Amino acid sequence: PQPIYLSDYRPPAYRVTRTELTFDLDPAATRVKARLHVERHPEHEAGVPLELDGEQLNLKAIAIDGQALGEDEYAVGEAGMVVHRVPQAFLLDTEVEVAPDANTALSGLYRSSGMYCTQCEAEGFRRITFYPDRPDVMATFSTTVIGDAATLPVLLSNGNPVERGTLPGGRHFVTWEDPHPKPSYLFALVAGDLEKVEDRFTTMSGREVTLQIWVEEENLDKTDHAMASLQRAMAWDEQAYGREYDLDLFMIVAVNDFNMGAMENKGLNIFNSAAVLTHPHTATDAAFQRVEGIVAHEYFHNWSGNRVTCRDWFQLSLKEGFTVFRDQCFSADTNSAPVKRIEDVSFFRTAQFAEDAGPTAHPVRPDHYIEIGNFYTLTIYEKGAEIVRMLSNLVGEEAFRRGSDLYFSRFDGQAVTIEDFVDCMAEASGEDLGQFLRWYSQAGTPEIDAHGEYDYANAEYRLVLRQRTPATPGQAEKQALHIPVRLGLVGTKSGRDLPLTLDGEALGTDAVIHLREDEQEFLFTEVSEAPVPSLARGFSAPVKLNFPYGREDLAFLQAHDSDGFNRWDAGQRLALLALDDLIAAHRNGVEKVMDPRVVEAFRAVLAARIDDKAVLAQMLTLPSEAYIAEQQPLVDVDAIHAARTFVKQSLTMALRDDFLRLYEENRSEVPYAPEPEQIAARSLKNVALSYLMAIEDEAGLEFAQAQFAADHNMTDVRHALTLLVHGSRGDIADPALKAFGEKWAHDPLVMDQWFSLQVTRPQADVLDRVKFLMAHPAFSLKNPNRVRALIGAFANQNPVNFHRADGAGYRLLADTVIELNRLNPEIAARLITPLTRWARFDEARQELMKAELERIRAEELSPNVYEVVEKALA
Ligand code: DPP
Ligand code: ZN
Repeated sequence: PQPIYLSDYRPPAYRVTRTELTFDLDPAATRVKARLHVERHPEHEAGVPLELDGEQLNLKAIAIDGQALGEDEYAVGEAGMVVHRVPQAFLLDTEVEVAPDANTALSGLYRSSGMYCTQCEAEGFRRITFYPDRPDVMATFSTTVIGDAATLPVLLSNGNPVERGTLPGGRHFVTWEDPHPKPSYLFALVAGDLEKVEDRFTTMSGREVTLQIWVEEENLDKTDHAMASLQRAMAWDEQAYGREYDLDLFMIVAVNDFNMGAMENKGLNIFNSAAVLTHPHTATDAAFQRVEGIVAHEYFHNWSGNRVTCRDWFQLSLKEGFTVFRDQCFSADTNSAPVKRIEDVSFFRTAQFAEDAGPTAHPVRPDHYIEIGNFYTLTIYEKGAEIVRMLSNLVGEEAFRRGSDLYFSRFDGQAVTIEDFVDCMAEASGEDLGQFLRWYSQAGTPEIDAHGEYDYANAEYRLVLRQRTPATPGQAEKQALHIPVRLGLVGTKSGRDLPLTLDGEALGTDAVIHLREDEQEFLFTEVSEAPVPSLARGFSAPVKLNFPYGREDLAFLQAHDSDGFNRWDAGQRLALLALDDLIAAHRNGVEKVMDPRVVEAFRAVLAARIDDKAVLAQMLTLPSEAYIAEQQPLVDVDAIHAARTFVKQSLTMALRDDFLRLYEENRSEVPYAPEPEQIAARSLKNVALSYLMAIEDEAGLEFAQAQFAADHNMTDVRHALTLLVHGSRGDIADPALKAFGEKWAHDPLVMDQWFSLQVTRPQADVLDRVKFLMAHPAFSLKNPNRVRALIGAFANQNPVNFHRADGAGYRLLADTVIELNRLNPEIAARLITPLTRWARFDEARQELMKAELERIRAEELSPNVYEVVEKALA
């Protein structure tokens, strides 16, 4: 397979202004008739051949303006067709046959639990009909869906239903009309035996919109939260961005087999059932929050993605980065804002930093790819969102809003680029964003080395910042970025933020300085006492910021920083320093000794009476093994696990009474609700329980057992069961696990949790359990959620076992990738990720990991898997 380059972009020679589709549904032989209204672009000369994408299509008929084409007038290949000569404007009619049941890749038209559905982003529409399948071709669509009336009573597509009727042979049809021009990747069709929940929303201009969530009948009781989230999101987008919904009907459909989380098809969002269904007894608080965020995300795409879309797939972050930023702000407004930021940044610094440091590192706007399906990444989504957040902070909230208004009005109905977006922000604010644009083209995580000096005699603080971005594949040389650093100077005597004066200008006590050079010095004057700097507050830029903090400095910041995010981060940094020592001790076979300063810092946090319980829970949570690994020059999974376990146990022994108290104080019998206060209390209680279970003392075991048995809500049940299963008391854990598995055998989304919590068990026997569970009747390699819950969780969340010294964990993953490469290339390619990180491990493991990558490479590979494996072995 050959790469595609951004620099090769050319506008399409022909555009389609209107697309009329008729689907005659059949599991093995669905007929798709397409009538395209095509025009040559005025810039292109007469005689340019018409090129259409098309994969795995069985062409039955083709005609132009009603005249069937002769065989010498067109040519069909593996990737599409060429019609040699066409008029300036014409009607193209084609008819093809496709096989939904044979479609295990879940791209294009396929069947899931008997229901027909589609996934067209990025390039699935070409598996449905011959088409210029690129986002800069936008057409209005009319879609007629024909199916068996008894088994497929519900027939859906984009827009509004305009006609329905019955047909001979027990069949019926519905015709849908979507008046908004859209690219093919936003097309959707659903047909099945579904039930709906309906509600309404009145838009800011007073229009009534009907909202529907379509599910299988047994899931009707799991839609309340998604519906409420949708209504909140619609109101939020009006208030925060002035964006109103533009059709009379908005539909969400839950599908069991789905590669991604969800898809923003115009008026007909299709969701992975895991991203929409919730019930207190089946979904955890985290799942409730995830559903809220994803429902909002897909809804927000109606403007940032659909009304204004991407010119080409290199611009993917134009819609994704912006929309993730929008959903993050929405969730922050709806829940605990500081905790939302802490959670997002924790995840970002663990997973995106690792991506940026590995062989698949790429810029937020890549300049080439082999398979765009491989670029739905943390870099495009989350780093893209961090860039938009920086923009918003740089230009200020008001200018950002003016800029986004300008963007939506100027480009409505168009397919545009990242420059178009940034230009609007520059225009609205008057800022020069030229250097800032480098964030989009330069891969890798910038590091800032900072140091500072206080001059007592002159009352000055000199801060020096030096930036560098490590080389990434294909980008050896890096240029200086424009990095906004939000900071404060916290007085060591007063414990308060000191007034900031820079170059004679008073900046208040919390300010943003702009690092644009490789190295820059900032001299703060009138600094009345020695400060500890609090840098990159709120994670003001997606960088690694190194400052030579002593442990006392960190304990001080943890107690006094006015920025909640940096208070939390100071505690994390302090814990990481102690963990470093313990990792070294473990490796050297030296006795581990707990740093008393960490214990004291925890004691101080507990004594500080922080009233946001969700924040307190975060402050009491140690960095994850994955994040600790991210900080190490070479990852030693066993030492990390041992060190972190030791810290947890030491803290429990020192602070057991506090954890007991927290547990008792935050128990509650009130009926479950996914509300911020309840979620916060549960998280605090469950953090306390984790500590108590770290030493598996009587109280901890009793609480965990009782919490499991009380069966109050899935958050508590799952947490208790996980702690029991990850502990040493099989006599208690096994019966609980068995009971849970039997109780929920009918609910695949709960069984996913049952799989995950078993395969993340750190004990050495877990690989056999993984293999055993792969043969469980509830498991199937054909379902992406099952694969993620079992194989994905094992490979990504069980470092000590995945990285077993004998390589058995690697082998299992490679075997699975090889099988999935044939069934579902997109999922297969994503599953390889942990193997691509081989360079982070010792030599013996490196060899084992590379050998498995070589074994995969020897197969006949899909472009998806090929691209990832080639990069990993380059
Ligand atoms: N465009 C989709 C989303 O991120 C991808 N599945 O919402
Ligand atoms: Zn998205």
